[in-house]
Order: sequence, then C-alpha cells, then structure tokens
Amino acid sequence: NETIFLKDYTPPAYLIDDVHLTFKLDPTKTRVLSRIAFHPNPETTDRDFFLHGEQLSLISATVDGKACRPEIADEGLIIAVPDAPFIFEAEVEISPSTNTALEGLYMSNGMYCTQCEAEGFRKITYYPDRPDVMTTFTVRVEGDLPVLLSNGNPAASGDGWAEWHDPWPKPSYLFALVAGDLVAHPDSFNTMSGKQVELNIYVRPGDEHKCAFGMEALKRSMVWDEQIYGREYDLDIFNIVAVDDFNMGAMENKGLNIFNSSAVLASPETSTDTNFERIEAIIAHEYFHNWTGNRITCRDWFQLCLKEGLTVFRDQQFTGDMRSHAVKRINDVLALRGRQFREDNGPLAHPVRPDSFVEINNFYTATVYEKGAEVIGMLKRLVGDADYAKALDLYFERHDGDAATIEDWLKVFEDTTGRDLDQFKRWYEQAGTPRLTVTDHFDNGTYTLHLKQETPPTPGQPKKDPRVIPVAVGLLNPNGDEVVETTILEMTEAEQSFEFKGLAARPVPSILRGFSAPVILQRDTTNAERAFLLAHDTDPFNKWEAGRALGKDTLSRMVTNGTPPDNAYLDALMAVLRDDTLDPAFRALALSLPGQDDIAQTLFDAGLTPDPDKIYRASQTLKQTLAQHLQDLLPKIYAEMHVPGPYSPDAEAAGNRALQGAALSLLSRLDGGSAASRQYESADNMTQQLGALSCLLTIEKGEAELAAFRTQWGQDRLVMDKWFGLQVTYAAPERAAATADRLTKDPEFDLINPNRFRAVFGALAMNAAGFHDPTGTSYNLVADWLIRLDALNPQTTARLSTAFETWRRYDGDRQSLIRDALERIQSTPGLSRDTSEMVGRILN
Ligand code: BAL
Ligand code: ZN
Repeated sequence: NETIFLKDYTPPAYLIDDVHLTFKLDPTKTRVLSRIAFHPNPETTDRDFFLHGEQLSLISATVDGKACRPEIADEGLIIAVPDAPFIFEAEVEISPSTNTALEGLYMSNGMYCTQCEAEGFRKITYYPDRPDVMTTFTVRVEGDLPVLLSNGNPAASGDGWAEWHDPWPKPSYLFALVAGDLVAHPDSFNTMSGKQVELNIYVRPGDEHKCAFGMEALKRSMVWDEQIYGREYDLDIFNIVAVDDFNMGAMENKGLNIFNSSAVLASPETSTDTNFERIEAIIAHEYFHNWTGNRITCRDWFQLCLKEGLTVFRDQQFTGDMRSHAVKRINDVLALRGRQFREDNGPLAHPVRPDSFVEINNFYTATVYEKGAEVIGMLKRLVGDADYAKALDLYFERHDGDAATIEDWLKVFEDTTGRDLDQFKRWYEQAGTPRLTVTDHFDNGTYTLHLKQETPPTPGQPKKDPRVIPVAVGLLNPNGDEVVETTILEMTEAEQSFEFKGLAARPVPSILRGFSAPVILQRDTTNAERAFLLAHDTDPFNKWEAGRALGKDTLSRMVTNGTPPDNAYLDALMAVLRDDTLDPAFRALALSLPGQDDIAQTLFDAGLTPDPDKIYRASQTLKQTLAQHLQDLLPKIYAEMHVPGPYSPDAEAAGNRALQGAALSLLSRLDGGSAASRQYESADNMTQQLGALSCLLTIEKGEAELAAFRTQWGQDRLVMDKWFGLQVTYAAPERAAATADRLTKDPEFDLINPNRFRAVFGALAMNAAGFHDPTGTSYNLVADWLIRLDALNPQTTARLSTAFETWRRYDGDRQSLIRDALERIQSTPGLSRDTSEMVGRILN
C-alpha cells in the first residue's frame, strides 16, 4: 500500500479534448466502449502514458484505429502512444451486480448507478482518473429500462437508449450514470437571466410522495446561490436520483446528483424535523458544488478542502439564512466538537489539507469538511464581509474551468485585500486543535486580555507554529449591559495582550463569540460568571456556551468526586426554560446536557482517565435531578409548545417541537412515561412518534410501542433504519452489545446496505458506555462485523473503524482489549487498503 505525497504532484502527461462513452448495460456483463481524444500536455515534457483501471476485463484497445497490446498493470494500463494528438478506443466488461463496494458502476434494488468520487471511475473504464484532467463527455446509455440518465443535457433518445452531452469540461469523478425503473417528481426553475431549467427528483415507484420537500429545498438553494453568490445554474436540466445503497450522503455529479435516499426522501409521517433540516442542507450542499467543486474543481485530492470546506461553509450560511443563525451555529459547533475535535485530538489527526495519504477515501473527514469550513469562516471574519464577497467574485472569475489549489484560493484573498496570508495558511497545514489560554487583568480603567496559543503535537507534526486566530470579544458591565460590542482581536503571536481602555468597572468578558475560531478556550472562571453570561450575554452562541460550560463543570465534578449537581446550574437552566423571549429551539439546546464523549475528552484533557460507566451514571443522575428541579415547569412547557394544525417542517414549528421533546424527555423520568405513551398514540408525525418512543426506551419501557412501530413501518426502509438504530442508542450500557448482536440476526438486517449497517454499528459506537463496556464485548462485536464488511465494502468499514479512535483516553484494561480487537482486524488476510490504513493509523 503505497503512500502518495502532495509534494510529488506532477501535471498529467496527456490532456483530453473530449470523450465518448457507450454503456451496454447488463447486471454481470456490462460493456463500456470509450473513445478518448488525447493530446500531449504542453506544460510538461513528461510523456509517460498511463490510464487508471481496476477490476476491468479488457476486450479490445486501439490507438488511432490500430489494435494495440497494452501492458495491464495492477492499477492500470500502459501503452506506447505518439507525442502528438491521438484517439484511444477501448472496450471493457464490468459486473455491476456483484459490486458491493458501491464504487464505480453498481446496482441497488435493480437500478444501475455510479459513484465515482474519488477514484471510482477507474472501475468503469481505463482513463486518467485524476481531477486535473477535465473534458466534455458525450454518453450513450443502452438498456431495457424506462429511465436512462447521465450528466449534462439530453441529446437524443429512442427505445432502449439515450444520449447525453455535458458541455462543461469535468474530471471523471463527476461522471454519473443512472438507469432503472424510476419515477420523476418534476418541476422547473427560472434562473436570474431568464433561462428555464427542468428539475427532476427520480425515485423508486412508491416513494413519489417523499419528493416535494427536497424539490422546494432545491429551488430555495438555486435562488440563494444567485442572490448571495451571484451563481446561476448552467445546464438545461438538473436531476437528482435517490438510491438506497450509498456510502456517502450524496454526490454532486454534474447535472445528475445522486443521493442516499436518507438524504432526500422526506415526509411528515416518516421523517423527523432533524431529517428535514439535514435534507435541506445536503440538497443545498450538492447544488452549491455546481460552482464550488464542479466549475472550479480541485487540482488533486490533497486540495479536497478547497471544494468541501467552502461548500460546507456555503451550506451552513444557507441554513442560517433559511432558519436561525444562532441555532445553526450552536449545532455546527456541537458537531465540530463531537467529530472533528475528537479526530484532531487523536491518532487520526491530519491537516485540513493533508500532505500524504494511502487511500483518499479515508480523507473525507470532519477535518477536511467541518474544520475546512471553519477556516473559511475565519478568513471571512478577518477580511470582513465586503472583501469576502469581492474575493469570491474574483475566485469565480479567475478560476472558472480550473482545477485549482489552496494557493489559488488564498491568492484571490491576498489580491483582493493586500493581506499576506502566509501565516493564515498554517490552518491548512497544521493539524491539531489550538488551546487558547486566556487570563485577564483590570487596572485603572484598563482591561487587559492576555492570550496564549498552543497546539499539542499530532502524528508527524511534533512542533506547531502560532496561527492567526480571530478572537471575537465583547465586554459586559457587572449590571449586564454591554460596554464593548463584539470586536475581533487578531492574534498572530504565541502570546499576545489586548487592552480595552476607559472602563468604569472591571467588565465580564465574553470571549470567542460566535465560536470565532476552532480552538479550545481555557480560562479559569467561576460558575457565577458562567451563570451571569448565560443570563446576560448578547451573543447567542456564548450565551449557550456559558450554560454548556456550567453543565460540563457540573458533570465533570459529579464524575470525579461525586459532587452533587450544582444548584446554580439547575436554577440557571430553569431561568432559561422560563424565558419565553428566547427562541424555543435555543431553549431546547440549552437544556440538552453535554454528551458523554465530550465529558470523556474533557476529563482526558485535564489529565484524568475517563470512566465511561461513571460518566453514564452521572449523566443519568443529572437528568433525574434536573427533571425534579423543573418538575412544576415541565408539564406547562410541554403543553405550551404544542404546535396546532397539520405538520410543517419549518424552523419555528420544529423549534417548538424540539423544546416540547426536551421537556417530555425529562418529564418521562417523573411520570413513568405516561405522557410519552399518550404522545406516541396520538402522534401524526415522525418527530413526535420517534421522540415519544425514545423517551420510553430511555426509561426502559416502550416494548409494545417498539413492536407496533415495526408493524407499522416494516415496509419503509428509512424508518426501519430508525427502528434498528433506536434500540442500540437507548440500550442500557450492559445490554448495548447484546442488542446490536440480536439485531444483526433480524431478517431485515442487511450487511450490504450502509444505512442499515450504520444504524446498528454507528449507534453502538455512539453509545459511549455501551461501546466501552468493560468486558470488551462491544469491541469484539464491532471488530467481527468490520472484518465481515471489509470484504464487501471497504469504504464504509474504514469509516466505521473510527469508533476506536479515542482508545488512548481509557484505562489499561480497555486499551488492551481495544488493541486486541484492532490487531485482529489488521491481521485479517486480504484486508482492504482503506481499512488497513485506518487501523494502522489508529494503532500507531
Ligand atoms: N463530494 C462528496 C460528497 C459531498 O461532499 O458532497
Ligand atoms: Zn461536498
């Protein structure tokens, strides 16, 4: 397994003028005919001609019409070609129905579909499968199926065939083909220059009623990208297809987005509020890629964050604009801390732009995506909104049609603002989460903040240089009024002080407002000050953060020395709950306690060895105590948050339901689940049905409801994923492994379907105390199933192996159990490159 390095990049020897592909579809013997017009790349003297290709049976190949005998290497094909333009033609045979890796051309429930990012196209035909080779594609699809789709615009069609032409040059990873017995949910969109675009969401018959929300989300995304970024859609047609078996959430293939059905199909009866919001965000994300990813793509896979960080940033802005910026920011930071900080502080830490990889599929990570988006947010904060907009205009103007790099991206900001971004670039190059330690000092009307930054070593990077950190700060008077509005302190040194003069009294600082940089803030403070900020901070993120810090402090002390829950914290939460000037969605977030994994990392950072059982028990005790503390208020909030009328997924109604659900969850600990049972019976939407069932399972009830749920939803694949996941998520720690094991024996368990596999094993990995059960049963069960899955689907296996990434936090016994499980995976004969790289990195 060879390591590939960014520093070794060389331009392609040959470029392509255009490509014609013909697919003669057959489940086990699909023929792919290619005609590729090559010419030597004038920018290099390298003339080594190599085409990637894996798992292909070559039938024939010609150069300029003459049969040739290529040398077939492990990962491709070598032939002698002229140092001049020439035509390469080939015919290969592939077997989509046996392709369980879900990369390249495969089948899902009788439908043909593709996934080519990052390197799946080489499983379709011989080709320079690298993103800096861009060309126009003409594709003919032949098959006895009603719907035959590819990228671009429809060119011609007849009985059993269709031709598509994509006028926009693209790399092979954006190629797509879909063929099947599908039905369309059609619509149309008029672009800002008055062009009409045909829109379709294609689904399997029976899913038609789940398309309307996705279609509306698509149209909202199209309007938003025109209004906010000035980006117009550029083809006559935009198709989305829902596929049940899919490794990722969705894929931005040019003009033909392919979606995991869980990321597009929605209905009130089958989808929760969280599902609706996620679907809206993913539709937007894939659509926004049309400009940030497709029109401007990446030179090589090291630049993945160029398109992913920016597109995540754009979809986050979009969701904020559609819903609530404050709530979106809090949710994004929760996700960042839950996934990216965990990654950045463990053996899998890597820079936002990695400098080496073995298998690129292993770098579709929270660091590339979510930290990549944070880096863009910081850049925007540093240069300001107006210059950000100018820089983006320049980026689109200068690089349209390019396969670009992070250097190109930063250069447009340098040219727009005159800033030197050399130091800022460290955010792309250095892994690890900086610790920002803050001390303060007040003297004679001058308030001084002293900041110190330090980033712990990460694999391959023992020493870190100081980064540019935008620290958003506001100051409050002791009476709660704001005396200094949000100001960005631009930290560039390892240690730096900032002064605020002319203050009448020592202020209370609100630091890192809006979570202005992805750092861990360390400051000695008191719970009284946190409660003050929770009550008075004008910055909604820091208001929430103050409550979170109180919760963390309370839980950490409960775990480490058995201190009972702090009354100040309980009272502060009561005040938030009572404050009906606050958005219900915000109040729901304030009521949710820090997660068990978060507490484990916090304790580990403090030099302690976290005990997952103790953390679990402390969380249970805190929830029980909180329920009792709020007992008079809970039924009132529960009733007040009732949303009358038919279900709507809008942010306001969803916020009310979120707070209602948070109240019900606490209430269930007091009333034995009677309110939850009633809600389950009367629910007319999945948010409330699932919410009620979760409450019952949490208090170890809900057997009958669980059975009824299965009877009701047995035919709905996506709802059944919830049924599987729920049981593991809410299993008591000592029963989590047995529950997962039992579910794998259910006839509906399906190893091939990533959603179903993740429903069980993703949930087991997230059930912190259950996964870390001291007997090691969960570790072994997960290892057994990862070994089985690896032979079929390396990508999803490798992704799920991250369940073990935090192993060094724990005690010696757990560490040795995990090491055994990982070594067992690692020594499996024929283990994939994907899993081998991941497990190797986790172990080192
Ligand atoms: N490009 C892979 C899926 C996504 O990030 O949109
Ligand atoms: Zn993306």
